[in-house]
Amino acid sequence: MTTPRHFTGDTLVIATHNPGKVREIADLLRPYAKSFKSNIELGLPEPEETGLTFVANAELKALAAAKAGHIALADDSGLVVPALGGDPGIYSARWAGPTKDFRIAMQKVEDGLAGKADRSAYFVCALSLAWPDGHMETVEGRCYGTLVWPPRGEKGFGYDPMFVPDGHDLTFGEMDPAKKHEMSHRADAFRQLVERCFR
Ligand code: ITT
Repeated sequence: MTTPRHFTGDTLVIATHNPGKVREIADLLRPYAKSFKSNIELGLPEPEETGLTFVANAELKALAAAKAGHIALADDSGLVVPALGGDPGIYSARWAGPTKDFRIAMQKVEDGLAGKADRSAYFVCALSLAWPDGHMETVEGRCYGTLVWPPRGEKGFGYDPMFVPDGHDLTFGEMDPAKKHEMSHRADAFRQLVERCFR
């Protein structure tokens, strides 16, 4: 196995257009970079997500931002529902439609689950750190739970209001963000990435 490459820069570009992710990623990596910039501030375009896996899409987004000359971190994540054959999966953002309305996406999930006993689900987060020379370090994290209806809480984003992590009663939407950060799929992926590239 080759030795992982370490992050040595001052500024880390968070290669996303999702303000919820910018907030969570900056919170999780605050000790390891002096400053953060996102695709939104840098005016970088949103690449088309043509990959067929979370890892492929994270790598494609990180590489697109790194090609602009920065060390860039991208997250590709989503909700996997086994009773829906793995949907919405890598299409989690697209289920919310062009207006990015997650009430619509959550309703689609709930409609699909009608009459089904299995309401288990898990979030996946693939993280890819890419350098301008094309080198990449990629990890994947998960968080298992159950889907509830109606949605509850306004603290998170995306599908958080219908997801109760295993061993808890509150949805991610009701939970304090710091608490979500202790157990989320993103936290799991970050623990692995910090171990590989930021220590
Ligand atoms: P970028 O591609 O610009 O990063 P995006 O929102 O399109 O932003 P994805 O393609 O990775 O990101 O889509 C992931 C979707 O999965 C995201 O929009 C959320 O709805 C959902 N998701 C991911 N992590 C989540 C979390 O922690 N809580 C709730 N929903 C989450």
